[in-house]
Amino acid sequence: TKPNIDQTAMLVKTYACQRRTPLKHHNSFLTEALEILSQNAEYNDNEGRSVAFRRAASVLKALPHRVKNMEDLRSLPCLGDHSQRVIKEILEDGSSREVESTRQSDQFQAMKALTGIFGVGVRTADRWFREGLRSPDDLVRTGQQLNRAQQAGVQYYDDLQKPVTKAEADVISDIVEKAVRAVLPGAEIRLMGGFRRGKDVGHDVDFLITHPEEGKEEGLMPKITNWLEEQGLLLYEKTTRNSYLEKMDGPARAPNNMDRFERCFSIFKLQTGSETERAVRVDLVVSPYSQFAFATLGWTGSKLFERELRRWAGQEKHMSLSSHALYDSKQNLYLRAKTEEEIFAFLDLEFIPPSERNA
Ligand code: 8DG
Ligand code: MN
Ligand code: MN
Repeated sequence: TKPNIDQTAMLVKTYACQRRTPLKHHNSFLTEALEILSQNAEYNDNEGRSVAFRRAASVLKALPHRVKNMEDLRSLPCLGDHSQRVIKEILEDGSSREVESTRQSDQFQAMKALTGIFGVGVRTADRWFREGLRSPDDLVRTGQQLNRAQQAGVQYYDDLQKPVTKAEADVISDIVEKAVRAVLPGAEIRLMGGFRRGKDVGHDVDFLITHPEEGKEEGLMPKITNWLEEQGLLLYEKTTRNSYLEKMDGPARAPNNMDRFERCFSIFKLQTGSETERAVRVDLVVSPYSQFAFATLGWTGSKLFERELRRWAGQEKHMSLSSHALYDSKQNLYLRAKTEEEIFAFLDLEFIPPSERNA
């Protein structure tokens, strides 16, 4: 027999990494509202609140039905009082006053516009907001000091605001493959991030690169960017060297989603017609072969899914997970893995395929 709604709710697990979260779900009218409040909390430097709203939204994304009344929410995890109040108002009145006034607020709109600039984080955007600046144009008009990334961010603002389509991501994939093959035959390239999870648009295109012979991948990034540069395909790039050392970055280090791979944050020039082109954000990451499974898991996302995986590992399994390794604090050893499936198994989690990690 078909489980009723309450039984379905009881099956919803607490951690997002224990659940299947498809890309398309039944409760966007609620999750979009909760995510506005999450984003606003982030703009106000309130991480706890931001994550709480995001977790609440994520639970609703995993439901196999549309929420119709508050009864449907009984026995669901992660729904705090505030989230429930917002949901109740939307179910009863069609919208939430708090969400709508946040959406319309000067601060929210300015922070969205300013943090939407490549190279600008919440801190910087908040400082500018308090100085009365509201948009990229305001930065130019008032002659703000910008670093190289921010200059590119302002210069290509309009292009970078436009979603990248899967078709564009495929063209970029071909270019990246050509570049990597030219400088290191035998290298493996994987499309990561939202596109690996099945999204049909993204804010950028993410790639992970490795080579089966460990060591061959060292210093690969400058070779790739030189090749791209020579072809006139790069509008901006900033490469950071690999700085991971197991001894120092392992168990002792606080879990953090920033990893230490050789990486490049870039802006590609993409030909879109015979006389038209656009700027596209591209992230390139190089991983040693022995860390490839961890890097793959770490760069697939979603951001909340990653966060929940690390929280699960630490709180439930006394392990420390990063994009480099999995460390077992009880046995005092690193758990080696060649595939994502093995990592889920070490963590005692059912394997969740990328298309269902849209938490
Ligand atoms: P989008 O681009 O379509 O908007 O979505 P996305 O692909 O999911 O987001 P993203 O911002 O491009 O991030 C892709 C994944 O990469 C995400 O799960 C988080 C991960 N990621 C970063 N930066 C870092 C980092 O410094 N270290 C690690 N391990 N992962 C990172 O974005
Ligand atoms: Mn992405
Ligand atoms: Mn990215």
